Amino acid sequence: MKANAQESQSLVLIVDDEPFIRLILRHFLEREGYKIAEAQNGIEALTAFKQLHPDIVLLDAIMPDMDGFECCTQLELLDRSKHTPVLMITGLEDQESVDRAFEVGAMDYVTKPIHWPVLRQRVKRLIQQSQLQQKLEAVNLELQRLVTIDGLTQVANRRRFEEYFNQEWQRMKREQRPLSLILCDVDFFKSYNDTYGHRVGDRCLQKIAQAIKDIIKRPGDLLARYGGEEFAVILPNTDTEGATYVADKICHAIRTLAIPHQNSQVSPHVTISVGFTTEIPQSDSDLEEMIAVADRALYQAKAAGRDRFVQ
Ligand code: GH3
Ligand code: MG
Ligand code: MG
Ligand code: MG
Repeated sequence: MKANAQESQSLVLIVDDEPFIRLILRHFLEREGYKIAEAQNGIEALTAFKQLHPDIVLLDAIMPDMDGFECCTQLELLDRSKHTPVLMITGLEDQESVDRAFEVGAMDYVTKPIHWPVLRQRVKRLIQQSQLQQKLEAVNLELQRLVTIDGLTQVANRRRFEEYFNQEWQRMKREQRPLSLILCDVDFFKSYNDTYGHRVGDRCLQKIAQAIKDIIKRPGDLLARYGGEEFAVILPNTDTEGATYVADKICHAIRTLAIPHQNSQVSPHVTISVGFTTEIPQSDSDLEEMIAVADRALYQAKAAGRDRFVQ
C-alpha cells in the first residue's frame, strides 16, 4: 500500500556517504511515491536543504567532511521556524550515539541494516506530524491576529492597546525614558453617519486609520482603534516635542484626506481632535491616570473648537 497522496508529494532528502545505501533508500521511497534528493555528506546536505526545502531528512551519522551530528545541529539553526523532521539512519547502536542524535535535534532514530516496513512507517508518521504541526502553527498565528486586530480597520484593537501600553509603561519605567500617548476622536462623526450612512462611515474610519498608520513609522510605535471612532497612538521613547510633531501630522493628514462632511460644524471636510501627554513613568498607580490626562487634553481640543491638538 502506498503512502497517502499528500505525503506522496513530499520531498525526502537522503544523506549518506555510501552510494549503495542512497540507491536502496531511493528505490524504496520512490516506490512509495516520494520525491527524492540526495547528498553524500553534511555540507552537501545543508546546501540541498537550503535550496530544496525537503519535508524530511534521512541522515547518516558517520560521513566524511561533516558528520550527521554536526549536520543535524546546523539544520536546527537553519530551520528554527519549520522544524523539518530529521530521521537518523545509522549503524551506531551505542547509547551515547543515540543520546547524542536526539540531543542535536533528530526526531527519530533507526539502525542499519534498514528494516524497511518500520522505516516506511516512521517516514510517513514524521511527515504527517510535521505537516500537522505546521497547520497548528498557522492556525495559532491567525488566532493571535484575530484577537489583537480590529476587523474594520486592521489596526490593533483595544485589547492589544491595553497589553502594549502596560508593556511599554513598564519598559519606559525601567529605562526612565519618556512615553507619549495620543488619543484621537473624529469630529461630529455621529452626524457624519446620519448624513452619509453607516457603511460610508465605516469606510471613512478605514481611511482615517490608514492615514494615521502612514504617519506612525517607528518600529515601537502602535496605532490602535481605542473605541468606535477613537484611535490611540503609543509612542515609546518619545518626548513632548516628538509627540507634538506626530499629533500635528495626524490632524494635518486627516484634513488632507478632504473627506466631505457637509454637516460638520467646523469644516466642510472630516476633521479629528487630538489630546496627548508625555511622561517618564514612575509608579504603576499612575498608568490609568496617564490615559485620563490624555483624555482630558482631547476634551479640551473638542471644547476649544475641534480640528486641533492639545497637550
Ligand atoms: P464629537 O466631535 O464631539 O466627537 O462628536 P461625535 O458625533 O463624533 O461624538 P459621539 O461620541 O457622540 O459620536 C461618535 C459616533 O461614532 C457614534 C457612532 O455613530 C459613530 N461610530 C462609532 N463606531 C462606529 C463604527 O464602527 N462605524 C461607524 N460607521 N460609526 C461609528
Ligand atoms: Mg556513513
Ligand atoms: Mg467619541
Ligand atoms: Mg467623535
